Amino acid sequence: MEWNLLTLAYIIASVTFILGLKMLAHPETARKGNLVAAAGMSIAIFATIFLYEENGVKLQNYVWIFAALAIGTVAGVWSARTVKMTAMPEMVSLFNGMGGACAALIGIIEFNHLTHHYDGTDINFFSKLDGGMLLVIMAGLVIGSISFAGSMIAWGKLNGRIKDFSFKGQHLVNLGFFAFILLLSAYVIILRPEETIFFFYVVLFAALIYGVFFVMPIGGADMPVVISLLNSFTGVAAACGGFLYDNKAMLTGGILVGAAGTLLTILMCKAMNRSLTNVLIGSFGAGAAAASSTQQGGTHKEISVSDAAVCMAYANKVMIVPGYGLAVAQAQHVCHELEKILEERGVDVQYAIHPVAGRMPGHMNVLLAEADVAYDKLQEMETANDAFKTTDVVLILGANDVVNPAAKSDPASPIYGMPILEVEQAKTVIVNKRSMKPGYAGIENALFFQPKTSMLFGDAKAALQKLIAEIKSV
Ligand code: TAP
Repeated sequence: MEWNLLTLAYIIASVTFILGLKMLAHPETARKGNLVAAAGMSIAIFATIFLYEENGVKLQNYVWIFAALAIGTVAGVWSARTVKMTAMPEMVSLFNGMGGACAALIGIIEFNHLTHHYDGTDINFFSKLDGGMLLVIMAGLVIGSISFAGSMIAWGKLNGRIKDFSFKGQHLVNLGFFAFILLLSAYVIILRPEETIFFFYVVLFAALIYGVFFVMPIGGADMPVVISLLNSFTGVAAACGGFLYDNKAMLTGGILVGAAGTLLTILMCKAMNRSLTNVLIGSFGAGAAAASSTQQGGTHKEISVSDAAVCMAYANKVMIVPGYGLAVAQAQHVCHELEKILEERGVDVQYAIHPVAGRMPGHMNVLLAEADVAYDKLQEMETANDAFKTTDVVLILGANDVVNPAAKSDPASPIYGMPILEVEQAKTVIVNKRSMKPGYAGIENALFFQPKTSMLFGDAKAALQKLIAEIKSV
């Protein structure tokens, strides 16, 4: 009876994961989708704690389980409540890394279960182990460890604590390292030698080191792809745990995260116009960035708040391009206010959304949804690029790389080939940022020196507040 209840709980959990994921696809339902999936996960967790039994014996170690649950819950709620919006991408990376670490720990614990009877006397002990089980354990261990170590490096890179690092021939070293991990794992799984326990831990440490080496050289604008790839790794590693325990909810959850991460990786590659191989062994990196960051230069012109206000108040069509700086300034609500004031004056206001604007996939959509900006006002890159031709004023708010024309015109640029928002097709371009400093890719932006571009310096929130006050008085 209880086993059936447990199966039912897992089916309910699996259905909520699928429904939740579907609801996450739209900003209007995303919040509910998150809650639905979280409720399903709670059902799966508590059903396992209270209903799971092996050979008629239920779980015993409730103190450990509830102590870990309490610590995890307090840490999770506290970090989710206190995290700044701009630090969200780092937190996503950190959480993803924790998922990978869990999968790797499951691998270690289950390997210990398999081998703890070994006392060194039975030379055939390892050859009697179940190869299939060992395969799933090793897969979860390797993928989980790479995901954990890689996500920690990505976390450090996103918060600026870790700088890109690469050396000549690193990709070859990485490939060699990866081949070593695969071969040693295959040796352990297939031949199961006497040194199996030792080799298991060698594979663990090699996978951790590989995770670090794998993400260290990837920099510049390629981070979105790596983050989604690591996300899919964690999903696959969790699915290995589902196989191991024959746990349908864990398997479904893992497969869904793995598939969603893979799809996102493909979308991010498409957005950057790069193949995955190119990202992993290509040259978007510090070297190229340094080479082209010193070229260009020129003179830029500034615009006063009142001139910018007049420009926008009398326009027919205004396109707002949000970027990372809008999130830094937390100016999404003021931005929505500007949109409403302009619309009241009969100006058509739309937003142009670049797929990698900000620091995480969908960053700008989440930010603007938080301020209740209508979803149909957000134009995807292709649509926006068509619309710029008929746009009077483009207002760029804290965006830089995603509007950098070097991506189209400068083969030496580290972002060359990345599709961009072609704002220069509009009649007037107003750029709001605090200085002439570069964006994430560390390169200068020729757009800022073009005749139709004017710079409106200052923090986005303060600049928008002044702009709104001016427009009201025009
Ligand atoms: P960025 O190129 O990073 O430019 C942001 C600009 O915002 C900066 O130049 C900065 O200039 C300005 N800024 C910062 N704080 C501001 C504030 N308070 N008020 C006004 N402006 C402010 O941003 P983007 O155009 O959104 O491009 C995103 C970049 O991040 C791409 O290179 C992308 O590949 C990378 N990336 C994206 C992701 C994902 S998944 N979206 C993940 C990792 C990396 P000042 O300092 O002069 O103000």
